[in-house]
Amino acid sequence: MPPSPTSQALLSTDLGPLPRTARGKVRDIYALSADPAADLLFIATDRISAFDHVLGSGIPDKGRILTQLSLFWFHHLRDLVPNHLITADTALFPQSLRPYTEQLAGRSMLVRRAQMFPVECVVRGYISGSGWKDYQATGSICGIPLPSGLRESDQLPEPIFTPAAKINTGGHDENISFSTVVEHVGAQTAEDLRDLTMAIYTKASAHAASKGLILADTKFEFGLIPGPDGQGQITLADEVLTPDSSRYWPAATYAPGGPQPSFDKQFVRDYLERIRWNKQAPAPTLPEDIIEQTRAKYLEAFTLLSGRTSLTT
Ligand code: PZK
Repeated sequence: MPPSPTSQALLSTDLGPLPRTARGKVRDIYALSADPAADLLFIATDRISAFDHVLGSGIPDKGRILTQLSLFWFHHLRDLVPNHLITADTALFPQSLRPYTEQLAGRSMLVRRAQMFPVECVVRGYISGSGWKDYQATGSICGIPLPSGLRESDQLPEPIFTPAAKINTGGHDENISFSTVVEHVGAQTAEDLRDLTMAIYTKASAHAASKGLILADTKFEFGLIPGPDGQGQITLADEVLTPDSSRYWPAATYAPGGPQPSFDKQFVRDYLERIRWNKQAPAPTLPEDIIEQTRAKYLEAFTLLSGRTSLTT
C-alpha cells in the first residue's frame, strides 16, 4: 500500500506588513507592530537542520509538534518559572493576524517581549557534543573540572550548568565559564539563571525518565519581563525542551562509550552520510520515506512526553 500523502511542509512565513525581527534556522519571530514594545509572534516552521545546514525539505507538522511540546512544558513548569507565553490560541490573537491563521494555527505563540540575556543557559546531565569535545581537550567543561575516565555519553556525577555565549551569523555558541556569565549579567542574576536552569532540568528530566527518555542536556533562553510590581522578572522564553533544543535518548537502548543515536534526526543524518553529502551548501532535499520516518519520531517524542495522541490548537 502506498504511504498516505503527507501535508505540505511550511518552510517560510510571510505575515505581509508585519516586521520579522529574527529569523533562526527553524523559527521566525515577528513584531506585532512597529512599536518597539509590542508583543511578539513566535512561529515554528517545518524547517529541519542537520550538520549545521537547513535542509532543502521540511518535515510536515514539525513546527506544530515542537510548539505543542513547548506548550506542554511551559504548563508542566508553570509553578517553577514564569514564561513568555500569552496564548497559542489563534482565536485570541490580534485581529491583524486573522489573514494568516492558516500559517499560524498550532505552530505559533503570542509572547511577551523580553529583554533577553546574552547567555544560553545549558545544563548537562550526560557528557556529549561540545561538552565531550571540551572534556577530551581539557578534562573540564566551562571551567568545571570533571572526574577522569569518563566515556562519551556517560552520566555525570551530578548535572552541571554549562553556559554558552551566543555567536551571531551561523557560528556555534561558545562555552563560557560561570564568571564570564557574572561579567555579562551580574552575580545575582547569574546565580538566579543557574539555579533556575538546574531546577527546571531536575523537574523535566524526572518527567522524561518516567516516560522512558533520558534528557541528556538542554538549553534555555531567559529574559526580563516586568512583573505585577513593575520589576523585571526572570522569565523563560523561546521554545523549551524540544528535540531541537535538547538531547533526548531512549533509556532502553542507552549505551555509553560512544555517541547515542539522535532520537529525532538519526534517519536524516544516516541518509546524508549515505549519499556522502559534503556538508556544504546547497543542502540536499530528503526522500519521502526519510521525511515520513523523521516525522514519526517527532510525533513519538511529543506523544511520549505530553501524553497526547494527536495535535490540536
Ligand atoms: C527573542 N530570540 C531567539 C528565537 C530567532 C531567534 N520573548 C522574547 N522577547 C524578546 N526577544 C525574544 C523573545 C523570545 N522568544 C528570542 N531572539 C529574540 C530566537 C527564534 C528565532 F531568530
